[in-house]
Amino acid sequence: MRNPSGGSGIDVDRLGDRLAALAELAPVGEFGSCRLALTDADKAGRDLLCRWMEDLALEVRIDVVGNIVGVWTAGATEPGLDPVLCGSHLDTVATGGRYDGAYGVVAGLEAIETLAARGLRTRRPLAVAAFTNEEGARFTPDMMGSLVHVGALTAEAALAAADEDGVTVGEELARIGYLGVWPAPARPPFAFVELHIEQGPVLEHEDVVIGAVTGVQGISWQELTFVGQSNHAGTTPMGLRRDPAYAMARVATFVRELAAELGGRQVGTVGRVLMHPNLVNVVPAWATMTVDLRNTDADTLAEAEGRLAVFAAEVAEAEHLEVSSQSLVRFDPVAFDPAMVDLVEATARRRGLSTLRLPSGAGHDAQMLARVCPTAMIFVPSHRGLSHNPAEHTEPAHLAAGADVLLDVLTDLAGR
Ligand code: HGY
Ligand code: MN
Ligand code: MN
Repeated sequence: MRNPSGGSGIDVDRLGDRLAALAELAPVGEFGSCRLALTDADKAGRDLLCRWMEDLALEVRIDVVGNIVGVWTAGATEPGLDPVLCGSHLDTVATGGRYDGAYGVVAGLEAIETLAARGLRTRRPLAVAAFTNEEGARFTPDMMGSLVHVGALTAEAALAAADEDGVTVGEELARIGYLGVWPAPARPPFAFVELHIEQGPVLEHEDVVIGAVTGVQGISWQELTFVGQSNHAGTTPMGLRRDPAYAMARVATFVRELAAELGGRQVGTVGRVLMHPNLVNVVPAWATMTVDLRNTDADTLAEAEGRLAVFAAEVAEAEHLEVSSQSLVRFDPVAFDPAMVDLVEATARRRGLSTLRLPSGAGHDAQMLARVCPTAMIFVPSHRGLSHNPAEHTEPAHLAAGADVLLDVLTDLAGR
């Protein structure tokens, strides 16, 4: 299909075929995929990416935490200059769609393949990255690979991170053959551009094709644990219970009410709950719950965290429970370089595409790269705002438009 965004753009069928090939390595439902970080499915995706990179004669670099960077040195007239980096991640949540992460990586390959096919070169090298464990669904923190890449997390700390079975990142990287030797932190690229699906409803609702992302909201992940007294469900009077499930339920309701009260862009999610012994006729001994709080405003996010801590302590005291909390992830809001946001917006408009400026509700590797170089994100619409869901969908015309804008932005930056 000729590129519907006009102009001689990328090959959207080839891009779609690669996204399908990745999703079908570990399908979930008709369109989704489960490639949890460092599993065999993630390895299969990594292997496929490396093969595509080698086919494009990119120099493939695997670093000490398994970040994959393919550098198109042959495409540069001045190959010694710092590259313009694009990319995203290949790992997914357990019920992932086929676009989250993979789209930004495959579109980066598409940009290089399109330029190479036309015999075009750029002053600076172009490079494409697939960062390790962006999702944080198996190992925390999320955005782990890009954090190490920019020097905000040591490789040692990342390699020691363990999943709920006690298996470490280092053990899994060695097992799947992606414990690389390229050092971290890496030398910062000249600039970084991440193309990604919006994963929310705004662009579709506003009937806009390209999002010029202004930044990423702050993220707070914590795990609360309530310890009570396991007892018989039938013989224990209600007034004598020390029931951690009750506290967990009260906190889950509080998270929803707090987000509503704070309003604005405040969101709160209880995504994972564990209880022990988790049996129908036993008052639980303990309950753990994760709480994901996010806001574009740093002060309001801190207020939400403080209010949650007070409420959890009050509920625990009233129910005679012990309560503890562990911070899993904490990132302040990030604002992207205004000149880079302007570049995305102007480039999309030059292609006659509608644009809108908006912050990202989801976390992204770009929020880490923004610490070391001028960084931009390009969004395309998510149908019905769905993501982290196998039904995640983006129209081919929008996939093509986003990849064309990426191609143009990369070409512009690589000429500087
Ligand atoms: O949680 C996030 O926002 C990202 O998908 N890791
Ligand atoms: Mn993502
Ligand atoms: Mn995601």
